[in-house]
Amino acid sequence: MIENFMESLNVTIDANRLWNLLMDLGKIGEEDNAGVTRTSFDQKDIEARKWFLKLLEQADLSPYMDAAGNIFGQIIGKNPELPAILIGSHLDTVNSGGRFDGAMGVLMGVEVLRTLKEKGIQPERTIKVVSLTDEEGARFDYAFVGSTALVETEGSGKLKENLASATDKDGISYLEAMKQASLAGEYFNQINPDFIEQAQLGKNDVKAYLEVHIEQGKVLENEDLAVGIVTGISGGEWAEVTIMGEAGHAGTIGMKERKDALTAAAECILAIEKIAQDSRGSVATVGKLEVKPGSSNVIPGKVEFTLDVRDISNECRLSTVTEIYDSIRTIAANRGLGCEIRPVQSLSSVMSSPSVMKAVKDSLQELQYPVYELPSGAAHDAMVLGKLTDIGMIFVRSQSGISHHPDEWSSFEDVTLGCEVLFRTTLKLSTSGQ
Ligand code: HGY
Ligand code: MN
Ligand code: MN
Repeated sequence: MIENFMESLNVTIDANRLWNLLMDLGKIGEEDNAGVTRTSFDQKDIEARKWFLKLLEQADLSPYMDAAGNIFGQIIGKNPELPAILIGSHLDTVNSGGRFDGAMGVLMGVEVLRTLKEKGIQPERTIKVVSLTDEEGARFDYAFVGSTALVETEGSGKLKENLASATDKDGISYLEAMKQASLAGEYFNQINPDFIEQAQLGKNDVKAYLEVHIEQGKVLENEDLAVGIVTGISGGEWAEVTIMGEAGHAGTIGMKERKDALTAAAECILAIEKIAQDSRGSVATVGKLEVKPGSSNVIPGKVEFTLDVRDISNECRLSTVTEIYDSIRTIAANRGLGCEIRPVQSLSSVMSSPSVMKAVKDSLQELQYPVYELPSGAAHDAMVLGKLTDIGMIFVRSQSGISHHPDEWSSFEDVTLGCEVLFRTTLKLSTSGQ
């Protein structure tokens, strides 16, 4: 069906231009295994930012960077005093990630603006594209920095505190990395973590935030559909857990005398799995674990692991998290070990705005493409921006549902349709009064 559909599709955007940019960007940070690594403010992230700024300059989209390192391009509307439409996503990746997660949504925003310019269409409202700083949190285990800076209202105190305390594997703090990045040349000198509140937007600045993203699951593929409308995004809870035991000689200390932090952590991890399995719909993951001192002939004295819990229902997420925390404390106490749980980040689930969903739906119907709605299990900048403005997301089918992986892929046809839907949705939303 899709082949025939694509042949008859009257595409406004320049699909080849978009695809070529996506493939070019995928070369920045590309590794031998064909995975891509661009983590926040590392060398490759800076290179991608420079590439992106040049693209915005060449496309005459008046780029600028804010105090949080978010990069904007724009077309000023006929009524610049009206709240703008913001289209965005992120250019950073996980370690050995793919070419599409984040990058596709940002480049589609550029394509929409370029198409408007070329067609001589000046929208009613200003339309901006934004590349948001650090959605993934891969380097500092602290995510959504750019979007949080746009919405945090109470003097950005919490964000600043977290930027000071989050460190990468080499002990460099987020704050230091940002200060270093501010020396990277033109535009970068706007980065200013000490005054990150300058990046804040008000409710009158933005009418709606739109994000196109790969689905990162198999729902659309199973439905044989290229795109879908996102109904809402699951909330998430992120924490770090330390189990404190006692290191000792692997040959001399009897099994009953041990305070093995790793066997305790193993029991905790299995309990986490069981609690999530028995919950109504939560998913829980331990994705990172560090054993200290980390020798084959030493009983582990200390283990640190991460915890990631998601649920579309805020109530269920919080009850799953409470149960997990209680269980970790009980397991450690029963074994005579200490434990510390440090909550890192907490984001409520967010529902898409009915008016944005309607604009996406109308665009699909214009194109005579089936309308299909689905929730997002993955987190996105849109869930943070939902605290500020109406949000909406369009998902593009992921091949075999693979993501955060070098094999992450979406076809040229699916990407084309996703961008065409974004173009039409943006035009509808940018019309004054709608
Ligand atoms: O973790 C997430 O869901 C997102 O990919 N950053
Ligand atoms: Mn991701
Ligand atoms: Mn993403």
